[in-house]
Amino acid sequence: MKWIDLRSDTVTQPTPAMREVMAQAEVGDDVFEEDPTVNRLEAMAAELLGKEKALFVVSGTMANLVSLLTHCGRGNEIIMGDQAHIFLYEQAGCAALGGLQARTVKNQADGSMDLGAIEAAVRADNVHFPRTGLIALENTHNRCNGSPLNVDYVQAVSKIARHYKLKLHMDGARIFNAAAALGVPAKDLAGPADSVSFCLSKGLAAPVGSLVCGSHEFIAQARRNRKLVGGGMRQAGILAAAGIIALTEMVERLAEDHVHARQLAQGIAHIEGLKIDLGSVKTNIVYFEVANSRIGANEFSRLAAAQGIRVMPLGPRQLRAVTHYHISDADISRTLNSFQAILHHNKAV
Ligand code: TLP
Repeated sequence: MKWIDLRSDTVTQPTPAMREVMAQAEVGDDVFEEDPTVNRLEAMAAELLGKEKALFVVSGTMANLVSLLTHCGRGNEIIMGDQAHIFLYEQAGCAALGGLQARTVKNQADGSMDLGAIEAAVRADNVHFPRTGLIALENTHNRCNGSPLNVDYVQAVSKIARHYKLKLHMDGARIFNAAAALGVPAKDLAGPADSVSFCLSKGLAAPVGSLVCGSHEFIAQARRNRKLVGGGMRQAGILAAAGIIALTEMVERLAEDHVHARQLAQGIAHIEGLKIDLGSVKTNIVYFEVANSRIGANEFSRLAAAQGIRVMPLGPRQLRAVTHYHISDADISRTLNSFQAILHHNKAV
């Protein structure tokens, strides 16, 4: 029986085309900036995001860390959402390694932060206060239903950043999902930000890697910070080759994942004992709850796994399912049938 793994789009495996180009990749020492395949990937990424330069890094976590270290100095404060991946899931790397303090602003269900609340969080110039250095956005917003932030909103935040002479970073781990959902080029979403990071290893199915994009000057310093955190790679062209396929062959198809997420959400809405806000599903991430049942999220995911389906429990009742390259129409039907059966056997008494 085939596993249907909906825990994350990070579980995607490299495509046959990726494996082929990886085997044949032309490589060099990337710390000397001599790997032609890495250089090609970085040029493509910069062009796609409308920035001067890009830097290939190991992961989304490293992309964010290097960006924050590059924009800010020790003791600076960073304004970010209270549901931001940087805040929740990155080991407080910016504090541990950069001496940076997170100032959280409440994230709304659509991943945005209220503009007034952002402005109110900017520190005044006072000897008691840390200096605010940066505002960080996340697009799409993982914990906020995979919601895309639109161009108007990003521009509005950028206006605040400019006004207070702050930098704006976008954790665009899934920026191409945002672009597909909104029907705009990714560079329009990236345009107002000083730096943007995005991942090759999620919905785009590459095995490893993320890119940081920004100005010449920013990337030169980010390159030093990548070395600082041990991220200088050598013949990384083998990985970059898969990244080039990710950008040329895998971006267009992301819309299919959104259709599957929608199908899954609609099916879940019809299952008694599961609860979902259908309007919240805009990209490839589906959050739902087990309600009116004898079981909670952990037990639900255990029972689903027993039927070959993996979902991620994220709270006592909340679960996450993420659609991706390996998930088909048939997989969505099988998943819904299994969910239905699990709930049927575990009705509330
Ligand atoms: N997210 C992973 C887990 O860490 C939760 C997932 O399965 O969704 N920014 C965002 C918005 C992310 O969702 C992630 C990964 C990252 C950064 C970090 O990327 P990696 O895992 O490459 O370090």
